[in-house]
Amino acid sequence: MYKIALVTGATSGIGKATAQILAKNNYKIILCGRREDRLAELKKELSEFTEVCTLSFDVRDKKAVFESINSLPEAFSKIDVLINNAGNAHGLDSIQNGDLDDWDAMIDINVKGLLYVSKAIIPKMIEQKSGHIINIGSIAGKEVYPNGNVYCASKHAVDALNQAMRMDLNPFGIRVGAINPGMVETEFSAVRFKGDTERAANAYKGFKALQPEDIADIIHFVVSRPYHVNIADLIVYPTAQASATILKRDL
Ligand code: NDP
Ligand code: 8X3
Repeated sequence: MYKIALVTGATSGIGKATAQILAKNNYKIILCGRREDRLAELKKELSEFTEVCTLSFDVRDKKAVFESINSLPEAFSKIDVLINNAGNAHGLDSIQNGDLDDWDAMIDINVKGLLYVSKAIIPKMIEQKSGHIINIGSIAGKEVYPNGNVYCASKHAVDALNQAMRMDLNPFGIRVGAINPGMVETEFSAVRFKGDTERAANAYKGFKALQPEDIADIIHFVVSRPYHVNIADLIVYPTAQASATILKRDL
């Protein structure tokens, strides 16, 4: 029996790896992201294993979020699992030097985008009296680090929303939990450093960073627990990392 999972930010990194593992484990997949070429390519790859549908929208555009999700064909309309993963850091600057557009992007995508997508899907889960929401937070949602200011604030908001959703959706039997990774080698740093590939690559030098598949494996574990088990909050580091600011390179 297939379940249905909607994955935001499925065109890259953690979201893509999550779509790949769920597609091979009896999930029909709704892939979301802005880059349509990547959505089409991943749909082709995963269609070998399952039924796949793509939705291209910017999570900042609330009209597009609701129109896209409400346009899902009947076969994909009963969403069992929502992976709220779309997000990025934009810049790594002190509060006094921060760029207002970067601040807007992080709050609008990581916080408001997650809220819009959730709001579009939660009523369907309430009607079904079942569902599972996985919020991808970060160690930056548990701790703050120098120059992380607004990104950390956006992920602290995800942490608060994860707790709040679990409380508010408790009467309806909906599972809610967060996974908070430390450093994962994805396009995250290329986005944070605005295409400065050398600076991005340096972020992962000298230690073995988590790979997107490591987080995807954990997401698969979390969603495949018996329904009475809700894994509420996980922090996952690479072994070389001990906190947001303690990282052992060149072991
Ligand atoms: P990537 O940059 O590889 O992936 C980000 C994904 O988010 C892409 O698929 C991108 O798709 C999507 N996305 C970004 N902006 C928007 C938008 N405005 N509308 C719709 N989709 C958007 O990074 P990761 O895989 O690392 O990041 C995934 C999540 O994991 C994020 O929430 C991030 O904060 C979190 N995280 C990452 C860590 C890391 O070290 N990498 C550690 C802890 C948490 P597209 O551009 O096609 O729209
Ligand atoms: C991504 C991890 O430490 O760069 O959320 O903030 S970190």
